Amino acid sequence: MRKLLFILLLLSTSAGLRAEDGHQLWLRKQQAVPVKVVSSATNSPVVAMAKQELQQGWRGKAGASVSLTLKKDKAIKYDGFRLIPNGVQATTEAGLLYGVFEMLRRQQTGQAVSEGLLNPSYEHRLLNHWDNPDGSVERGYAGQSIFWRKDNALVTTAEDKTRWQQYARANASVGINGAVINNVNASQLILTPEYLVRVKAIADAFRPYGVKVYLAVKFTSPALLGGLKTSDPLDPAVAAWWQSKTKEIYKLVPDFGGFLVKASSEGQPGPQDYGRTHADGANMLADAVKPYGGMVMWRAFVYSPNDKDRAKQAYNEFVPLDGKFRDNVIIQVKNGPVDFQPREPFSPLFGALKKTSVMPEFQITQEYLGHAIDLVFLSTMWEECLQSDTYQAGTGSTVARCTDGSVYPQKHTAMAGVSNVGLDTNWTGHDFAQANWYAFGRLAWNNSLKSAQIADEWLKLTFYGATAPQSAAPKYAADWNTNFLAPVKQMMLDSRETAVNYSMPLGLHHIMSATRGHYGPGPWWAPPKMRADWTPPYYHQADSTGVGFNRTRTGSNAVSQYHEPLASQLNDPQTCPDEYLLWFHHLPWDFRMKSGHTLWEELGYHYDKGVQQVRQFQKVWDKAQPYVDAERFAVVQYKLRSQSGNAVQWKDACLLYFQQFSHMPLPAAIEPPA
Ligand code: GCW
Repeated sequence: MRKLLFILLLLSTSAGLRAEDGHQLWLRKQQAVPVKVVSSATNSPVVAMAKQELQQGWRGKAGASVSLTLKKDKAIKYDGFRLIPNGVQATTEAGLLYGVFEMLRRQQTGQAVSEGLLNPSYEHRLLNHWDNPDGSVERGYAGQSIFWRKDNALVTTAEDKTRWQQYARANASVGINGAVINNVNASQLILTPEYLVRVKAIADAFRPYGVKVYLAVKFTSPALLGGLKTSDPLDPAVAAWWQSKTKEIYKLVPDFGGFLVKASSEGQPGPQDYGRTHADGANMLADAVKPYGGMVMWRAFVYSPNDKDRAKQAYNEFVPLDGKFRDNVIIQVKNGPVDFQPREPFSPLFGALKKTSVMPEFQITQEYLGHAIDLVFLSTMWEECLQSDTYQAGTGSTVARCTDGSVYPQKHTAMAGVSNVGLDTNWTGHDFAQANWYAFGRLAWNNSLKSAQIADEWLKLTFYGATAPQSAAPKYAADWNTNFLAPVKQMMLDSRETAVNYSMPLGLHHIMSATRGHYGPGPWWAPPKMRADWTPPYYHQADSTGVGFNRTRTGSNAVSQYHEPLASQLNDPQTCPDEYLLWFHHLPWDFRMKSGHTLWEELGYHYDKGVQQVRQFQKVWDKAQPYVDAERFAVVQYKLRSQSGNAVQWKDACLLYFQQFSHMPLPAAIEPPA
């Protein structure tokens, strides 16, 4: 009997139960104290969820009550809320739910649940899933799709529903209120009646959490599905097809959010195939969803093989169309002008489109940042972009303010993040990649939040007390703060710069391996006949005279797409920040850096520093062992070891590769100046 008990105990503390630690994300089960919830709102599914969350999570005084009140209040924007003494006030049901999650977050992270008004920065806070109908996920590193699969594709099981609900709950807990549930490289299949039934099932599962469903659509759907001769946006039959398809969707999903479109980009069809503009295409779709309050998010990720500088194309195509879009169209712009690289300057479209709604698109999935192997906290990268000053309407016209309605009177505001979620038990592949999902939601809610606060919250919610039932003891709290929270938070905050150091420092970009799915180095990759703009040498331009892409006034002149004084600052290598130096300049190997190093030495220093930093992360994590359950500790430790190897590969490969052009010896001691 004893033996049996022992085995049971072992089982319950090993794999099965432990995997659940990761599965719960930042929403771990709480020992709640019963609370009385008083609500003036009718008991809709969303309000019911808000009550349930309180009842499951609140740890107040026994017998206390919390009020949830729907009330007119002009100061409350969108689905924002007010925390009032022992309660939440909002103008929408979703606002009540977000208020409850805020109260719980504050309580669980040891902050005061004080009064205050909390409005979201953006009206729409969306995840974009690059999930294909066959269940694969483009650039996904956390298993297959949670929405689609190959076999039994259209049967909705109880397990599906539970997963969709858990996913929606996680989104709601950080304020995410929409999801595009299929890839922007869209299949027309998604609009067939069979698939729309599943779309409805997903929308039904999301609804109680205030999360709306959106679809990415293929521009040639009218021809492919409707048998039309063309998909020309100005053809009345095409417009009529979209109208009737939209009607069919809204019948199934009355709160459907709208369409996301990748058109005339990377081989996707679009209006330009018919001699029409992005505005013609977007407006036609916008008119179809308008009667139902729907939106069209039209991506600005466009470039073509003929372009001498890919970084310039989106600006060139979209700026002339400023003001020509319907008011329910938002132009969705990637943070940088090329493609989610470890570091890019902000896209010059931010702030330049003044009469058109613009939304930032960030990539949560780590396509160019180490997949689900490398530990990279992306919040600092997004914060850097959001806080960049575009100067487009004077000093202080940050990307954040140019997109959230503070600078231009945008009709709609939004932010999108390319999701890193898949079927893996821990949802995101790397346990620390959960922090990127969390951070995206928090920044979409409040675009001036600091990454340090976000990391702090996430670590407390995810790990506090994970191995200590006595976590309420003051001694545990003090030890945890010093030995776990402080060093692990610092590791997170340093991790993005570390990845930049060991992969693409000083403004280098797009020099990753093409053959390993963009993991690891590949600056040499340029097979004959390959499109030049898909090969790294197009971007680093290394030769015996130096390295870097000349985007100054003597080069491609991409600098001129930025507003003064930035344009001139970037144009001059003496004033261009080191971080962007080789993005904008082709410089000799012995160029003298601000540090006193030559450019060649500085490159060596950064690559080496990145390697040292990852080694330091390994030490930090080893010391974190007492505070983390065995499974997550071991997996993260193992992944850090791989990351360390990856960093060494990057350093060795890039320095050896570039050395054939620099002809300079490796710096004797790769040390920063004293
Ligand atoms: O980053 C690139 C990716 C493609 C992706 C494309 C895009 C969905 O390599 O996989 O396609 O961007 O954003 O459209």
